[in-house]
Amino acid sequence: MKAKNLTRNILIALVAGAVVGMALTFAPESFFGPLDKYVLDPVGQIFINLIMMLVVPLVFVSIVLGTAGLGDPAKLGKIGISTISFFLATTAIAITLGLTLAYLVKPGKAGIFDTSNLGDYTPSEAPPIMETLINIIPENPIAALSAGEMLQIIAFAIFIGIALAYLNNKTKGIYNLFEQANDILGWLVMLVMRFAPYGAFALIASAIASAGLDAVGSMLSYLLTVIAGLILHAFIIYSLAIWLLGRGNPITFYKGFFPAMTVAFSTSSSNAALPVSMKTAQDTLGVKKEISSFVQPLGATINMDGTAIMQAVATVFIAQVYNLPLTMTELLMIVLVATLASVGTAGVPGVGLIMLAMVLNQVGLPVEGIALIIGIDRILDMLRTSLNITGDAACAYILSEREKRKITSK
Ligand code: DAS
Repeated sequence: MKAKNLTRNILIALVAGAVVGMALTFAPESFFGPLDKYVLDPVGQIFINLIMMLVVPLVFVSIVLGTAGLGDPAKLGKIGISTISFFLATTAIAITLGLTLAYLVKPGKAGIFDTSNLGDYTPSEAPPIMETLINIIPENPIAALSAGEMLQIIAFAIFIGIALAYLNNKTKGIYNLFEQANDILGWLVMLVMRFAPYGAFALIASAIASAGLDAVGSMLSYLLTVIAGLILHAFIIYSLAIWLLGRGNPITFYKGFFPAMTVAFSTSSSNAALPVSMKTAQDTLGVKKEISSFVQPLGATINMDGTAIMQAVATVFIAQVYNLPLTMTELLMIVLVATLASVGTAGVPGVGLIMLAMVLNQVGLPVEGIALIIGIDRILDMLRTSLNITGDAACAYILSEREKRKITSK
């Protein structure tokens, strides 16, 4: 199926799902309950499982090939440093943008929240930052692969790729094996994507129906502040980077990458969207395969600008609701912790909320404030995940365009 038709079908499915989801908010629980339990949830979960099934093998194989494909380890070092610098810079900008908007809009002052009856939200433990960074090197790579420990899988794949680059002709057979595995996974991605419209419909209908219109209504100011941050970051920061650093046309970039953004939107998972976002970057945007295969899987795990924006706005929002002013030091702490916190977690649905608990903890804000925003987080998760993968693709596109210009200028 052509990417254009796929996008059209997914968009139609998303709009239809949103309409059905809103209609279902008026349906009695006795009707919506079984429909969600026996139809929407299973269809949505099957779709996510189908693509999550491909993620670990795809990340491993593509980073091995991407690293080996970069060939000269010095070039790998250069691409690696440029990639990490781009990721950290755009994430820090995203958080600053989120903090600024939250101070301007003051979403926490929009409504009078009765914070006394907030249930105590017990977040699942987020990994301490130092531990995350040390544990990037896997003690047991096979265990890492089976547990889906994305950072450890990436680290192991980079080591294999460097070895293949050094051993070159001696390991040609193994390199070809990885290339064939990559072709198989690419074919499976397209097969699974035929199911995307059905999965997208079920996921958005279920998300809107369970959030309920009243929840959305009462959190509108918070929702709109985050959405404003996502839009500004996408159409100002990334567009400027593509235009100034990559000398590309942002409109061409967004038109070409849009199919992958719709998949990230409907799955709320950077990992699940990775197969399509890499294929779209390579086939439609012409990103060099070895750069896409290195930058995008790495970014899906360690670069989440959309999540960082949500965390910045949510932190200020919760501080405002509880009338706890944040000092400049605390604000800088938010920038640092939210930037680092996004390194250690995989791109799966809802991970931003876990990281938010870590950020709130670090600045001494009441973590139960998360209960105020949890109701509509699924919808925001869809939007911020689309931005998360766009930042990865923008980085890959810029590095690829600069690489191409260097080759032509020689
Ligand atoms: N859903 C996460 C992702 O896949 C983002 C988040 O939870 O904030 O990128």
